[in-house]
Amino acid sequence: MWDEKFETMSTDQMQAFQLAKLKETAAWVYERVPFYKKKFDELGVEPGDIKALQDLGKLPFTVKTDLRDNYPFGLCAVPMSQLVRIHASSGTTGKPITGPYTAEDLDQWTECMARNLTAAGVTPTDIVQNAYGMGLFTGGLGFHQGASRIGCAIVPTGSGMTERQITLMQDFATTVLFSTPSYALTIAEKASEIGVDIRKLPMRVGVFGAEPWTEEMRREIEDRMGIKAMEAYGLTELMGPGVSFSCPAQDGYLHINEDHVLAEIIDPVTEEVLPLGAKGELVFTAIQRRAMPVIRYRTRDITELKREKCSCGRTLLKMKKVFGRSDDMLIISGVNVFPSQVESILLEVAEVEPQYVLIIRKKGYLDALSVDVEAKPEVYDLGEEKLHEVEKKIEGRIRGVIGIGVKVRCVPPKSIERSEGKAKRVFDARKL
Ligand code: DLL
Repeated sequence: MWDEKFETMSTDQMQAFQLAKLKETAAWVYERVPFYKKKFDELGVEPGDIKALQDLGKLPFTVKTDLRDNYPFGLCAVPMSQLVRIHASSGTTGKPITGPYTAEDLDQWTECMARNLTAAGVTPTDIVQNAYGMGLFTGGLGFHQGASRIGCAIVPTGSGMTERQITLMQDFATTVLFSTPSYALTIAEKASEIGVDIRKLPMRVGVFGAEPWTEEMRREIEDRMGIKAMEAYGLTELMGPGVSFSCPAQDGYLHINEDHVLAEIIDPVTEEVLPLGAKGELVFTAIQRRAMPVIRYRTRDITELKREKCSCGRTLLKMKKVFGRSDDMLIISGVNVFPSQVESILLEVAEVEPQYVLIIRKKGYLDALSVDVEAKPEVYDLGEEKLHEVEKKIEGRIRGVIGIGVKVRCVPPKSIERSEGKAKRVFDARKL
């Protein structure tokens, strides 16, 4: 473990620590950020009203549009002179979101990443190839800092130039890969295309994140690359990667760095706080940051929380692997569907590749979903009849497991665009 004191702290001690930090942070933003003062005042709540952790529920939520409306530094709680780094997430529409850090914020983020990487099994003797996007995206530098603190030899390739990634893996005898899961697949596929057996390289661990991926996808990557696939979760608004991380238990849960962020699960419609174990929207409060701590930030990520002493020895609160984002949730014939549910099914079908896109179309007054998935080359070569049989098989499984009718199309090998960062797998043709 990187920081045994916090990673194995008793719940009582942790909660006492969290309460002290929450009080400090509430006062910090109330006194320094007019946006929060106004929001607190509107609800008639003051930082002094926080007497127990449960009082967190009295504080206002913050949503993505609040960050956009206050772009770039409206929610900053320190003068610009105290900032040492500013990241930003590109955002698909409109203005980006800024992630400013003080020197202390940056140091804490680095510590969170060092915990994450240590739990993944990364050590000072590793040669790590960092294929996350380098730059404004928090992935590249976040992983870089964590690995630096551990003392690894870092190869900062950034994402892209996939053939060169493979050459460097061979030449430098890389032992650890950092990338999105979808880019890991792209690398594995390219390796086999150019005749490199990636399973035989010295690489033994990958630390993947930044996009939803299922347990089935995790096993697929482990299998194709001959490595252990570990996970990082996080978002620009909180710090970047390092908010939560997988551990050797590999039980489909991630430990939350809860001495830095308080997690809640809410019903996304009623905003009611749900008990441990209930599935809903993840809400985070940053309790140690100083440049731009967010209060009750609605992530739109859907998961559930669990508190238990893990077999890895950590006591840190656990969150289940993210099911998906509420924005990506599809409502097909009245049934809520996450792309990850379709992914789980596709990955169990031997005739297709883990390369797919979901397309939502309008069918009369209703929405219809179609799934394009690449057939394996040897299956594609068998011709239309075989492809039709595979399509029907997948449609049947989706109907059986998710309960919706979809149209599945087996498309030619390599016809779906490969990802070098966050994969785009859902296309909304209703808006065309
Ligand atoms: O993606 C930070 C990050 C970089 C995390 C590298 C892990 C590794 P953003 O670009 O702000 O930050 O996107 C944040 O990505 O709200 C989730 O919807 C999604 N996401 C991040 N990690 C995971 C994960 C980075 N492990 C948004 N599983 C989040 C599922 C994830 N979704």
